[in-house]
Amino acid sequence: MERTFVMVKPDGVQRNLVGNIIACFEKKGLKIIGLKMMRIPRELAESHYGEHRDKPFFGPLVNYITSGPVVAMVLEGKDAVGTVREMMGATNPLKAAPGTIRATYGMDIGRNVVHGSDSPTSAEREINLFFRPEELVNYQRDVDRWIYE
Ligand code: DAT
Ligand code: MG
Repeated sequence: MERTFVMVKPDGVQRNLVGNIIACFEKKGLKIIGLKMMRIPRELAESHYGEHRDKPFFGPLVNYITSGPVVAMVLEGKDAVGTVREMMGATNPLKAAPGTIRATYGMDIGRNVVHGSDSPTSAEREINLFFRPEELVNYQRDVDRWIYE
């Protein structure tokens, strides 16, 4: 099973979409193994989005992601990274495929409601940035035999 880092961004929290977005992943069959609300410190935001440091949108991006609380989570499942990326849709909500989370809830690339790691390597890095090992919960989920063959 693979793990990925997912976050409801400040716009998602302000727009009361936390429950809806978590429900999408839960209903799909992804398993929540870590979950918390937090305000992202500036240094953490700059590190999380470090690959974009030289882009023109870096400043606004860091301002936005630190502008209010987020809900951070770790999801586990078969091909969790790719599955979550597919469910979120393209970065620009107006280009995202119909039915995806960003297409359903967003209008602007700078307010795209949700984050998901883009590769297993990024996932490991981001999980370690946002969660201490003891914050991730190991548990048996009885319904798994009805989700996986
Ligand atoms: P994603 O969040 O789909 O992984 P990314 O890693 O390329 O996309 O960019 C991180 C965030 O930065 C993205 O969710 C929104 C913002 N962003 C990306 N490209 C942008 C652009 N051209 N203009 C404004 N914001 C942008
Ligand atoms: Mg990205």
